[in-house]
Amino acid sequence: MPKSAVTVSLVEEARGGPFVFWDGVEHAFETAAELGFDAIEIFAPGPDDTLIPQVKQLSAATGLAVAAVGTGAGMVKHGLNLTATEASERAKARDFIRSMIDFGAEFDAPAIIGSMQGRWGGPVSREEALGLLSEALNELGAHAGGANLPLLYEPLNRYETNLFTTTAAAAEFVSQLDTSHVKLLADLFHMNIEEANIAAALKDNLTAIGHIHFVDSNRQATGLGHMDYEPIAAVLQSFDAYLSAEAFPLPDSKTAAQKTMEMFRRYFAAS
Ligand code: LER
Ligand code: MN
Repeated sequence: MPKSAVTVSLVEEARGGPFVFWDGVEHAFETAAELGFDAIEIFAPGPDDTLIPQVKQLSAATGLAVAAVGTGAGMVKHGLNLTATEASERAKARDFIRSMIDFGAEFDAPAIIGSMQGRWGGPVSREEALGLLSEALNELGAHAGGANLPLLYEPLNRYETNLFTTTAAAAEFVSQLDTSHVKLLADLFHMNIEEANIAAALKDNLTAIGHIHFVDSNRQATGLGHMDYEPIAAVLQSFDAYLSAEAFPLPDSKTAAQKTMEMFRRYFAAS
């Protein structure tokens, strides 16, 4: 049975992005607890030491877990990615992600590699970029495994990466890594653009998937677009990890969170 989560962004530079809550961790934990979520997914500016005790205290007070932590601030704040042309930039990207894996480990939460994967092009061929991505995932996956956590790798739609855009191709790539600690993050918004059949792609690769971004076709909260959730939910009944709302705060944060919870309960009611 899946568990429910909802995102909060603490990154000012990401304003306008697809995160439900924007008004700090206290507001996110309290509103999510009120609505019945199991966990919060945190998009933080970095491995902020002052955030650690605050999040631990809020988690203990509300009973909500931390579902995952994003690493995209490495891209939006520092312009870093794992397949950059310069070796020194790639090293900084890895250092940033390693520090975010350690930050997440404070809350037993895996880190997500989404936009930090970068893209191939210019002087970096596709083959070279995949070699760099594979090296980075091996090293960072082993680091996450050391904390008994997976590392979540997210295929993105074609406008955001040219490395892996489909679940099957990403699953095949991850299965060839030396580490077994890298799991896929399947984002329904990206899948709606790239997959021929979302439910079939989830079903065929379910054992490789460790986290889902639960969102509608237009990147609004579930129920506010035209996604057909019936077949998706049928596949996900046995999914034992988080469905996390990574969606625009439309028409406002609380309504987006409420809509998500309504759909989560409709399809995944405890029986
Ligand atoms: C980016 O589009 C995305 O879906 C995020 O989860 C990546 O960090
Ligand atoms: Mn996503």
